[in-house]
Amino acid sequence: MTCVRFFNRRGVLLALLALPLLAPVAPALAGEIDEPELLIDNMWVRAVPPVSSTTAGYFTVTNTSDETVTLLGFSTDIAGAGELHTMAAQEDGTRRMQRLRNVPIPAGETVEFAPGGHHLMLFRLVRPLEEGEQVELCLEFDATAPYCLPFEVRR
Ligand SMILES: [Cu+2]
Repeated sequence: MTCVRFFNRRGVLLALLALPLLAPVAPALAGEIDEPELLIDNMWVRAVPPVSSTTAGYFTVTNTSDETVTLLGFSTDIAGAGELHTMAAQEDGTRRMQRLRNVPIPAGETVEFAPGGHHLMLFRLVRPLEEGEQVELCLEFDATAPYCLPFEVRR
C-alpha cells in the first residue's frame, strides 16, 4: 500500500507542476484531481513463454472515496497495446475474452482483476518477461492522475 501512495503523490505532484499552464481551468480540475482515493494491491503480470507476444495483468482496486471512479485503460512500455478485458460466458457454455470500454469502481467497493475474470490484456510484448521481475503499468482513471505501479511477473 505504501508504494501506491507514493506513486499517487507523484501523480499529484506532476499535476501541480502542470498547474500554471492550466491556470484558467484550474478551479474546475482541482476537485477532480485530489478527491478520489484508490487502494491498489496484488499487482502481477503472468509470465509467458518467449514465443508468446501477449499476456495479462491482474490487481485489486478499492475505491475509498465517495464517488465512482472509472478505469479507462492503461499504458506500459513493455507492450505495443493494451486493452481492458473480461471473460464472458458464450451461448455454447464456454467462456471467451471480451473487450470492456471501461470498468467503473463504485464508491466503497473493491473490484478484482483476476484469472477467469477481468484482466489487463497486453499485446505485442516488446521483450520476453522474466519471472520475478517488476514491470511498470500505468492505470488510467477518469478522475485521478494515472497510477503507475510495479507489477510482478509471476507464473
Ligand atoms: Cu484478454
